[in-house]
Amino acid sequence: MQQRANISVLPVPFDYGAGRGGAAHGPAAIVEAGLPQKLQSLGFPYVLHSSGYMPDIQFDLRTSAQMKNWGRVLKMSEAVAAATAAIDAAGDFPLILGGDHSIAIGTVAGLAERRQRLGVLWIDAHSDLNTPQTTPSGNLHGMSLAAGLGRGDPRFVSLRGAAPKLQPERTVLIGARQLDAGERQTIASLGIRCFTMHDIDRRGMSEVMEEALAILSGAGCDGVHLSFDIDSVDPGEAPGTDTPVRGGLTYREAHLAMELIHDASILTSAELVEVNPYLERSGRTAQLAVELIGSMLGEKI
Ligand code: B3U
Ligand code: MN
Ligand code: MN
Repeated sequence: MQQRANISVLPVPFDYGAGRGGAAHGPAAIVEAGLPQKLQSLGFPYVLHSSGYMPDIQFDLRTSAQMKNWGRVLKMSEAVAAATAAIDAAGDFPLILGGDHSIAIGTVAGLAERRQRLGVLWIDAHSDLNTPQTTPSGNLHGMSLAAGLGRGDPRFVSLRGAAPKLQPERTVLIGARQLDAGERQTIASLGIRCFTMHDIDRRGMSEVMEEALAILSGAGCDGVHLSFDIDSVDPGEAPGTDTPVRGGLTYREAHLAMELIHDASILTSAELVEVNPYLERSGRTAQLAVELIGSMLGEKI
């Protein structure tokens, strides 16, 4: 990360963008697994926000087959965007804890308010580039990157004003191994750089990350946001997630990616999403999340 005064940890206890419940308890699990102690031991001043900024979404029943629970996702996104924008404007480093990946609709919108050339590093088994027209599930966590790039329902795409929030030349995907047909088309037509598991297998994580970080460093970004979906990691290491996909990042590859991100000193914000503590008893997925955040912040052996 860049030298910033404070880390501002924003929990987003929300899972209506996913196909099942549980990820709303991700932030609490990550905190219980030792995130505050980790930040302290690394010497970072931090504040841990409460989730009191979240609106009451209990009775918002607006939904459709192509955008399940869209009313709740929209209300959450507006609140998350406002909270993220405020943290960024205050000069703190926003560290957002999901929650399912639909929370990125709000975080990206909030960050884009001050950063019109925001770069994004999207580490994920999926690309989250579906739209209401292409989604196979209707789950909005599979549409969040598309919304940032200006694709999808205008209420999400134009959250808090101008759209698109992101540009394809400042968007880099890493770890992809389950892409839908419409997503492949979008990647090809927009020319988004996508490093799949095949690329990581063939070239190694070190070389892939070097190229990914060089792309963002050379793209004239006025900030770089890391959006880390824990399902990028192999389910053997990270079983507590809604949509596990075999053949993911190894423990070491995931840490190496985070270490190299730290060494590049380009991050201005980060989020870690899709930890679902309901899907495992051991708590190891939340523990891994804490460890990976440590590596992202410069922890080495
Ligand atoms: N691409 C599928 C599956 C999926 C996307 N993101 C997650 N799962 N976590 C979809 O539903 O859009
Ligand atoms: Mn995702
Ligand atoms: Mn995913």
